[in-house]
Amino acid sequence: MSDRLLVVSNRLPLTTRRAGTEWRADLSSGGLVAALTPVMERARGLWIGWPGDAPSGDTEGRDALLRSWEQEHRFVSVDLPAKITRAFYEGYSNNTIWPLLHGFPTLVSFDRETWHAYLDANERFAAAVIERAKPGDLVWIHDYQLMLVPSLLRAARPDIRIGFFLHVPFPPAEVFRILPQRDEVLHGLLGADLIGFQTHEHLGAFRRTLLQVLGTESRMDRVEVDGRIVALEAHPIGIVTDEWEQLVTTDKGVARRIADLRDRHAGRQLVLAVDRLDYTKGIPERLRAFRHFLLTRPEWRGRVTMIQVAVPSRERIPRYVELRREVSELVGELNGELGTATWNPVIYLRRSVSRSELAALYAAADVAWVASLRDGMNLVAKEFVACQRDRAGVLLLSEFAGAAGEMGEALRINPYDEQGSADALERALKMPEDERRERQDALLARVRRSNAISWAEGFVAQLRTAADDRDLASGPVGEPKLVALRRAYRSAKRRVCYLDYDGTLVPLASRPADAVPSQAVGEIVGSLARKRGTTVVIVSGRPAVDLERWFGHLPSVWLAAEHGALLREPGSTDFQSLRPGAGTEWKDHVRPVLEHFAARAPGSTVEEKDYALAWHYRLVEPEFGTWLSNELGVTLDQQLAGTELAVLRGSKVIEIRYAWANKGEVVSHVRSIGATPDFELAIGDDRTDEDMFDRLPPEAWTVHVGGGQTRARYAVPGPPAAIALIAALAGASSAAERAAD
Ligand code: ADQ
Repeated sequence: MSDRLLVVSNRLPLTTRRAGTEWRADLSSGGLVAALTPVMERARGLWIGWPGDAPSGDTEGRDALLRSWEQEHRFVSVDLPAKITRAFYEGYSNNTIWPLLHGFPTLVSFDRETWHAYLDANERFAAAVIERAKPGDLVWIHDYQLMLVPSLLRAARPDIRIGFFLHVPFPPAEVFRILPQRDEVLHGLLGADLIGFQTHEHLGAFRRTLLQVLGTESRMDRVEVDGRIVALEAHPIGIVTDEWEQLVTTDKGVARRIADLRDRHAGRQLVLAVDRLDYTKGIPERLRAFRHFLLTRPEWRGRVTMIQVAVPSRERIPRYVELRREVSELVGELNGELGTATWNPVIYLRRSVSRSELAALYAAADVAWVASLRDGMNLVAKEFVACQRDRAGVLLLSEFAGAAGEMGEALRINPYDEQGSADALERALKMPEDERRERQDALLARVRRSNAISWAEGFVAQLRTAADDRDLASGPVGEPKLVALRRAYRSAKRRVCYLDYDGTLVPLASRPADAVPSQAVGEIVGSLARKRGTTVVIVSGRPAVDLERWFGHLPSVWLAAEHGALLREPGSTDFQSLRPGAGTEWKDHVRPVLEHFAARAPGSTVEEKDYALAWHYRLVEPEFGTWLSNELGVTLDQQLAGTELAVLRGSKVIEIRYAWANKGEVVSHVRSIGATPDFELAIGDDRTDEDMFDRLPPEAWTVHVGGGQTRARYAVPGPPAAIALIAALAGASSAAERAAD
């Protein structure tokens, strides 16, 4: 098995240019290149991406150069025809997905044509990977331009390991669901073995979106899709801290620039802002807040200067052209209004600055001001901290940047709040040195620790684990060998059998009232329960009356009704609550919601149990029923958040009950009484039964009924096979029993 790392990103980190008659390529010095180089080298990696627009005319020389880069530097160029590049990159990627993911729904453009280009481009990236990947390779896909690549790869190459990292935020479900291609994009991502986000907030939003849009439930760290586990992780990106620190401590050119900046601005404090010219960065908002600061605190005029560095970006998109004009106007007005012959409030550099120029600015500044309205992480915040080192400037950080989650010692601001931002700026400018130092020390330690190198290594390590787990989880689950099962049963002295009811002992019926056990099933369960040393536990979501009616007459059976909210011990005639004293007043609040949904969906019904309420929709038109059940699930999740109640999505049913009332608790309760059994069997068909399987020891005989994902050791195809298995045990007698009989 190969174990190389293939990085896939929209842009290859190189630019081509013509030097005289020759073509040259320059490697970009971005943070991602520096972060990935060490792991790429160790893993003999390839970098796959688009090399930028091809010039018209002589493309032969450029093509030859790009081919040589593939041979020598393992940079693979993906060829995108000019006619799809714009629609893919400026169209769907930056005019649809970018504003959507940053939570600006009014800026999202909806256009079928750009969607097709996005699909086409994603197919081309996937094809480049498919052509080169060897079995076992790790493929790491980056960012929002390539969200369909994971599933395209999964379909074609199930033999590789696929990771995806989203550098930008994930929006609330209410925003994401406006996207016409929401299902396609989510399914695209779910092709991965691991999906990484910058923060837990983004991860949480993704999980809620899966539930709301696809009706797919997930756990904090994973989601099951088509019998496969997709790992989910918050994995915040860092910077290559050493590189920045070295620039400011050992580079003579940088030292000269720092001295020059301090000299020229002597007697004034410097406030630094560094961004791409993008509406998500809050540039106009910050300029307005700075104006407000100078207008309301005239004593600061002449004593503080803001340097705004903004590199133009995506200039073929009208919103960006508009922003560029708006920023220029605001700077012009502010300088015109408040500047003097010897002082300008704002120095505006509308261009990209070199890394050494940037390092000098970071090091010379007294305050850095990050005003993002929404930002995946924001590396500027971290770069500033690294370059300040022991100088201890103050960081003003928008609470809407991912970085805010990690950089608690910064002064948090709401960039929409002009007055609050101005107050924070004043606090920063006046902050005593010991407080600044304390904050900076903590921030610097953290920026050093969670740096870009450990970020990249951590992601790759996580991807290996996720892919291993996926293979384990989807390994074939076979039927138990009846001979071995009977032998284990016979040789045991104390046996416990946990049997689910619906879907296990009887087939699922459209109306629960129709699912009555046949006489044969009654007899088989009865004879198992009568065997010496065998305890039978019927564990069901059914109300107590049903279990009582069908199994109440049997000796030595436990009956667990309502998923374990109510228990009847062997020999007793009463059901007891698993948690005495649990109230039921909540039902008065939840019942009207269910009744409202029942009224909207003909054929659906509300079922009332002692400790639970359920909405059944098996008879509702399937598509409408599924859609409505998602709506109901999300509504109830919100209504019940922070209570002891849980919303359970079963097979064509939404049930509300206490979180403690689950089949796993039943297993724990039965196991806590008496000696530890030497034979345990659990059989069940739906996800509520997985709680039983989880709670039993690994050597227990756990059997899933039907297809699909399970954590059980074995699976049988349907209720008849489950009953045959129980019958085999009911017929098995140990030597001791035979002697006694
Ligand atoms: P960006 O939106 O580009 O990145 P950011 O993280 O702030 O945002 O900046 C990336 C890099 O660009 C930084 O290393 C910075 O030094 C550089 N840069 C910014 N302005 C510059 C300028 N005027 N001149 C020169 N260099 C400049 C996306 C997401 C972010 C996420 C990153 C990384 O939008 O939220 O932090 O990816 O995952």
